[in-house]
Amino acid sequence: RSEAFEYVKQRGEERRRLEQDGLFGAYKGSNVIVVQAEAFQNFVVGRSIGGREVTPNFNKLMKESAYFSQFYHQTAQGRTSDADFAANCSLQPVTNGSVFIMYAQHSYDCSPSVLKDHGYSAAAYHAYDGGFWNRNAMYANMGYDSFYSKKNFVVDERVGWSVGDKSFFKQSVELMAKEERPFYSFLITLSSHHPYTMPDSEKALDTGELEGTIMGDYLQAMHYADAALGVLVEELKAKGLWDNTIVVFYGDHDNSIKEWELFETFLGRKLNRLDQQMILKQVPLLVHLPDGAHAGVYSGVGGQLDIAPTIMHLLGISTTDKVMLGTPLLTEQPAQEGKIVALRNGAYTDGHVYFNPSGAGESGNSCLDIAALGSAADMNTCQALSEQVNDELYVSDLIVVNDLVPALRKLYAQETGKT
Ligand code: GP9
Repeated sequence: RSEAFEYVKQRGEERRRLEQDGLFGAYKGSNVIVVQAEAFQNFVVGRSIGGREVTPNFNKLMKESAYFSQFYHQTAQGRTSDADFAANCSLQPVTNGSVFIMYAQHSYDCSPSVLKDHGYSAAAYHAYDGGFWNRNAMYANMGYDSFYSKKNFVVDERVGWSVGDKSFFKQSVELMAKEERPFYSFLITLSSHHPYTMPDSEKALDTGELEGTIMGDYLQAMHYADAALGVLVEELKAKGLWDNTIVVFYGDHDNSIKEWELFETFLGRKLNRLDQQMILKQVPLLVHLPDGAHAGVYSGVGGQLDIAPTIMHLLGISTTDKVMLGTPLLTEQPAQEGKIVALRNGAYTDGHVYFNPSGAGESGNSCLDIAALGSAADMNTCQALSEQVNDELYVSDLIVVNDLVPALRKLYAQETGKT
């Protein structure tokens, strides 16, 4: 317990130092909408096929948002639920199973409850069975006031497992407009779920030689998910919510496509081990601020655990005493020196090296030099970083599995005299 406490305290101190930053509290009181997009990977961003952009709406929104180009998902077997847990609660998922199912009764410092303590209302929106991934139980525990699941949506446009994302967003914004302000809204899309077969009417791309392959279907699904993002922006504008809301959009996890030749066909080049890892693990992150400020491409590394601290930073809510492991990504101060993104399987990157425990690169080394496009990096560099990564994964597990958050809160309060 004291081991976990010292570790968490140190992370809190790192965030406290950033409270001097010019963006800390710059968007105090704004509504917050977080969209977690199903299987939305970074490699499609900015790309075209058959003369059309795959994600035109995302690309347009990028121009007036902070876009994080080296952003990683940190999910394991719990897939969508892991992304949700990492992004909202800033702790690592567990290696086997899903925290949502196995540890739904434990305590956490997740965005909805932290924001509720600061006068926000909080709602989750996902048009599928409320029991899937044990969301009914977990969302109540995370502090949401309401969870709008499939039973709250009219399936007036069927795509894949449920109502299509376009209608899902329209209906969600209707519901959101009635929420008490300021609000926190967490939306999970679904139409771009594996195996990505869209109705013919929604196949708008000419995928050429990829037609009839799972990659061709995936690109069509991404194009649809992107069109839905366009609908969301329009609906928010129409309801007068765009100018007083922080909108965060990120992908949850990879698309499970295993055939690397299909990626090579789409990207038009051979992929080495490093390229493959980057494609597999990177998802996009966009943060659109109410005034459209601080737009640009941010190339510092980040991961889903950083989403909650990033939001709290913009709102000026201190997370020094919160049991969170991430750090704010959108700051005026330069990106945090020495930041490492730890992935659940023990892979990691600091932006200079990428360590892949599950397979060596062409060089026979699992410590890859990013600037040298995947050649072997000095193993000593990785050895030192591996220790830090293992500490993060170990401490996160200690907290999650042993329900340590209440004890850590108490220790913190004792130490700071806030009992
Ligand atoms: C279902 C959706 C899918 O509710 O979240 O989850 P996944 O299969 O991607 O983990």
